[in-house]
Formats: sequence, structure tokens, C-alpha cells
Amino acid sequence: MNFPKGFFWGGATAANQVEGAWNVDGKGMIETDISASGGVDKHRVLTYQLPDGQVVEVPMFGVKPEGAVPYVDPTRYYPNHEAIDFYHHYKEDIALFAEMGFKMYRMSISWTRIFPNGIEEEPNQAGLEFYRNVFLELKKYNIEPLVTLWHFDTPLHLETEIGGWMSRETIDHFVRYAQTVMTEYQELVKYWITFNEINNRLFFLEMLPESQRQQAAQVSIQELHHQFLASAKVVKLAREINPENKIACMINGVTPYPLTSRPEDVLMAQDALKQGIYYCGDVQVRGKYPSFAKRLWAKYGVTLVTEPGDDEILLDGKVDIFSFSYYMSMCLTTDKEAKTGQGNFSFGALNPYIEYSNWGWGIDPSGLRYILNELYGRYELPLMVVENGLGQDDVLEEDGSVHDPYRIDYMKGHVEAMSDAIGDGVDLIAYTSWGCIDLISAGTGQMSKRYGFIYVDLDDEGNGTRQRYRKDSFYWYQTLIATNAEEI
Ligand code: P53
Repeated sequence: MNFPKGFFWGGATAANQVEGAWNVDGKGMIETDISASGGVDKHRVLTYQLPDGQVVEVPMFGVKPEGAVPYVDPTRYYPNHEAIDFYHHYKEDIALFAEMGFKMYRMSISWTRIFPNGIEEEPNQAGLEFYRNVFLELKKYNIEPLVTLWHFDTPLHLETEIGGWMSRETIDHFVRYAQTVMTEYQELVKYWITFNEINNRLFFLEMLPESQRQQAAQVSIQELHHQFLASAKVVKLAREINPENKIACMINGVTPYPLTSRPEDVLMAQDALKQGIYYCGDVQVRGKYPSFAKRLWAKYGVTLVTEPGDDEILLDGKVDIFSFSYYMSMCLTTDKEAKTGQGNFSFGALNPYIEYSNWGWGIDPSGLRYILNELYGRYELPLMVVENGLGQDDVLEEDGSVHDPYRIDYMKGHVEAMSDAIGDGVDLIAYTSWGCIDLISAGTGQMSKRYGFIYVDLDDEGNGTRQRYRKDSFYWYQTLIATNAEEI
């Protein structure tokens, strides 16, 4: 294996998918707090109330009806409210990460623990204290934190009162929050990610019904512009606060392939790569929109509103590191008859040469080698794979063991692919696998879509002790880290 000494092996989570304690110690609400569960073929739904009292469900990314206000329905189960209660278990969980030998732990700070409505002048001390304790715990074990500032968790108050990221005002609120935490933890955290999977909404536009695409594109592209500005300002600030800070962008790296060698399919896959990955990557790495941006805006009839000075802001806030998630590749074709897969967030045609997970995600380690080479070739920045893994239901045996050879197989393949990419000349510095401890799925709200090395006793309806158990993959990863992947 080709992993350099000092390679950051570890795991990744996000605040709203593990912490629970959704309304504890002054925390404000986010959209996930009104999100009920979905399933393999069903997106999560958000609950709202209409002025006449009627409760309505709006699918994730869907358009909410006029006058609808966020509503927590007391008769429903909201999986993220308590999640796996990392908020009260962090010491135990970090001890388990340390037992596996983690060198890095990717986590996120919940914006609404620090600024509950996003607009306060002063931060919430209880929130600051919680993350300080988490970072001190990590330090005890020499685990380097990699901290995401935004993991899909804009304060709900900003969404409802000023239109969230459609408003330029949100940029200032975000920058104030980022400045607060980067200053507070300057002795404890050096690696930062500004926005998680910033490209998702643009990438997934084609999944929407055609009638909604244009409007959704207008919103996504304008919101993205504001997030790019916010990210660039935070990059600049991070360097001022501590010149040792390293800041990364984070892109969802679903890797597009042409289904066939028909030239139209090849062009379609290239378009998906541009729209899905390079559009956001270029702005954050190169500090400017790519040459194909105008054509993309025209494709969806988008008018982008900018202000004088925006170009300079973007240019001044180029990231140091390119981080991305990799779960699957996908196949594109202009052939409308091609067989498509089923599953949440998997779209495109079925690839006859690979297998699919129970949730319809294409298992393809070679795709990781391919995209690592693509990204390094384009950007020549250090790369981090900050999410990867297999979501699969596991069985907890009577004796407390969990046998998950499928997860070990999945990870072996991806570790080998990374080693090959390093051999190809790619500068890869970290691998933090997703959901190193079982957590609530972002896409479906299910607990049964498990990614962890650590099993958490909790089901899709909220029943269970939340007790933690080591899976077989726990011991496998422990050996892998101890030998820097010489033994896998
Ligand atoms: P879940 C869609 C496609 C690829 C990655 O996803 C995605 C999504 C959105 O669900 O999200 C990332 O939980 C995200 C994590 C998420 C993880 O992938 O749907 O950064 O928050 O949990 C896995 O199986």
C-alpha cells in the first residue's frame, strides 16, 4: 500500500445526525428538526402548518405552500431530535474512536448551538462550552479535529424570516458565527471545512420534475453564489486568525460515467462532471467561475444577481485543501429507454458491471481512483476523502457482536483504490469514513441505513437503549490503522 506516514485515518459525522439534544441548552431549530423519516424509495418529508391549522408534508427540496410555517407535530417521530445522543455520550464515543486508533475525526459544529436564531449579537456560552469539551477530549487522544462549519444546518429562523441563503444578509450572519468559533477554538482546531457538499442542489437538479427545475435552478445558483462569498470570506478570516489554519471546500463526488460509448453519452457525462463537481470546485479552488458557467446559467434561464466587489472576494478566499465525499458512480445516457435504478439519491442508468447497495447506491471503488485522479489533475491541491462507506442494515447478535463482512469488503476496495491513486501521483492526505458510529441518515432519516464501525441500538421508530457495540469492522479498521493499511 502507498499511504504516506502521517496519513490521517479516521471517521466522520455531522452534528444534526448524531448529537440529538435538539432543544437543549439554548439550541435553536433547523429544518432537520421538522423532518420526519422517509425510506429507500421515499424522500424525507418536512412538516408545516397552514394558516387554517392544517398540517402539510413537503418533500425534502420540495416547494412549500404559501403561508406554511414550520411545525413540530407532537404525534410524529422526528429521528434527529434525539438521534444517537452524542451530546451526552461524546466521551464514550471518542474513547471508542481512540480505541480504533483514529488520527482524525471529522465533525461539525451546529450553528444554532452557537447562535440559536443566527442573528444574536452574542454567542450562546453553553454551545461554545460543549464543543470545547469535545475538542479537549479529542486532544487527550491526539485525534486531530476536522471541523465542518455548515452541514445542511442553517438556522430555521434565518430561513423563515429573511429567506435563508437567498438573502445576502445571511452571509454576514454566517461569517460572524465562523469568526466566533474559529477565534474561540484557535488553539484546538486547525483543519476546517466551510460548507458540506455545497454542490448537492445543483448536482441533483435533474432529479426534480422538469416543471420545477428552472425555478429550483434559479434559487440554487443564487444561493450558491452567496455561499461561495461566505466561504471565501471565512477562508480569509481563518488565515488572519491563525496562519496555520487549513481550510477545505467539500464537494459531493458522485462520479459520472457515460453509459455507452455513444458520443452523446460521453458529452452528457462530461456535462454532469462540470455542473455537478467543477462548477463549485472551480469557484472555491480557483477563486472564479469556470468558463462554462454562463452556458449553465442559460441552460436553466437563470439570472445571477451579483454586486461589485464579488469577484475580488472570491479571488481572495481560495481554499487550501479539496475535500470530497465518495459513495458511488452513476451512468448517464440520452437513451430514455435505458434501465434506471431505484433508491434514494441515486439517479441515472444502471451500470451492468457493478453491484448496488440495498439503498440503490452503485458500489464502485474504481470510480474513487478515477475521480481522485480527475480532481488532482485539475486542482493540484492536497485531497481528503472525508466521507465514504456502505449504508446497510446490520444484525446485532445475542452476544453483542455484529458481523458485517459486506462493510469490510466495501472499505477494502476503496482503500485499495486510494492506494492506487496515490501510486498514480495523487496527493491524498486523509480518509475519514462516513458515519464511523451509526447515525441518522441524511437522505432518509432512517437509523437502519447504518454506516458505522460502532453499532448503536436504536431503530427507525426510536426504540432502543442507544447502547454502543463494536462491529467486526471495528477490529478490522483498528488493524488497518495500526499498520497504515499494510494489513487489510
Ligand atoms: P445518507 C446524497 C447523495 C450523496 C451524499 O447519505 C449525500 C446525500 C444526501 O443524503 O449526503 C452525504 O445519510 C452527507 C451526509 C450523509 C451521507 O452523505 O442519505 O454529507 O450528511 O449522511 C450519506 O445515506
